[in-house]
Amino acid sequence: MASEDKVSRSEAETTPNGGSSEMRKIALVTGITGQDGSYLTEFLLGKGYEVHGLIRRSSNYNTQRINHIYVDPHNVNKARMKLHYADLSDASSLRRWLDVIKPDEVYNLAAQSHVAVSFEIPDYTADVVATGALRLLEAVRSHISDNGRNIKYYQAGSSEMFGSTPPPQSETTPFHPRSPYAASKCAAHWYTVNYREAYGLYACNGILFNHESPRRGENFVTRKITRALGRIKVGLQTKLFLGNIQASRDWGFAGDYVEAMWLMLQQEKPDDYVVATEESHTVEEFLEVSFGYVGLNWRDHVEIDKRYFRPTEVDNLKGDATKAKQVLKWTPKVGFEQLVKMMVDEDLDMAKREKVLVDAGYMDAQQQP
Ligand code: NDP
Ligand code: GDR
Repeated sequence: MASEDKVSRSEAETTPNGGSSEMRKIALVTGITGQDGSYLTEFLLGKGYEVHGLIRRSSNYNTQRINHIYVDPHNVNKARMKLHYADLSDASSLRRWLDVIKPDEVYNLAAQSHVAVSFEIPDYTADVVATGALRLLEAVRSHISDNGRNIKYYQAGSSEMFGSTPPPQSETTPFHPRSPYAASKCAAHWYTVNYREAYGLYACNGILFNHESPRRGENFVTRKITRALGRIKVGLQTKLFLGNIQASRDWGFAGDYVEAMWLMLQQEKPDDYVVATEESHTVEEFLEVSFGYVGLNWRDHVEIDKRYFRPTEVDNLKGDATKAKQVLKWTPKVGFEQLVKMMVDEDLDMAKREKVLVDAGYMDAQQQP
């Protein structure tokens, strides 16, 4: 189904506050088409929420990660996820949808989220990641002030904000950002704190360490590896070019982390929380485990390409999630090896399907779907 068919300017207007389901909680999610947006939406639907997602216009369909949970809005009893066009660079669209949807909770997940790309498009990154968060906070504040109703706000903060400050990193660790993306996330963090202090907004910063899944964007290192590994295993490619494989990250499973976002908004008081597994592994270790799992040696396939090195790197991230464990009672369920295997299994399946198409002459080996 065409993406435009899923997006309506008026559907929320015809079912304000969920139509027949007055008691249902309503969430507004920016970045719903991204990795976290898709898991969070599944999670909230499972809790009985009505979920409204803001999606931006693109020349290609960008709803692949949520197609499986989409229900045609004409099916008013079943359609609990609704999509609307908006953009974090367009303040008027944010305020308008808040007024129409009247959410109980707002999750700001939208971002130009690629660290290396933020060096290429720093101005745009700052506009969406930093000023975009400010636009949304201001829209929430003014909506509350005009309508006298409460909204809880979640800001997607990042371990990248710690940058060069050595691990373990907790809520009290100083930020030292190392990219335009990270500096912009710091600004969004402090905007959120300021709106909480200045206006009494229920606003939380989740400082999430890297989290991955089979839905991870294909140009982040974990997915880049598992995607290439699947194709190498079935004979569709031979080489994988990577940058700094000595960088170390605290990698968790995205499906676990969205629960922590929700938990932050269910507390008595708003606060900021680190969410992490408290284990760190280098990219090289990720290569060892993933290639080893399918009986390959990564050294036979990986080449280092300077193009993927960043002007400034974040060498070592490892979170201290004590506060989230104690206050939110949150713990990660999926460990490092399980995560790697989950991603490899899915990408091996995808590569096998590609191979069938290539062998039948329907797809070029170089062409990825
Ligand atoms: P993704 O890159 O997968 O998704 C980003 C989302 O933001 C997409 O839905 C994208 O839309 C949307 N978006 C981008 N620009 C705009 C814009 N101008 N207006 C509206 N929407 C826009 O990120 P993740 O799901 O991985 O991450 C979610 C959030 O959490 C991001 O803010 C990220 O920076 C942050 N974060 C992520 C971590 C991780 O490890 N995944 C760790 C810590 C923080 P489209 O689909 O059209 O591109
Ligand atoms: P990161 O994730 O920058 O931590 O940001 P990414 O997977 O891009 O990089 C992790 C580490 O791997 C190194 N690396 C490579 N990275 C990419 N993308 N491609 C390569 O070829 C490659 N080779 C080595 C990187 O240099 C880096 O050290 C992610 C994003 O989701 C952010 O939005 C989020 O805020 C942080 O995680 C926490």
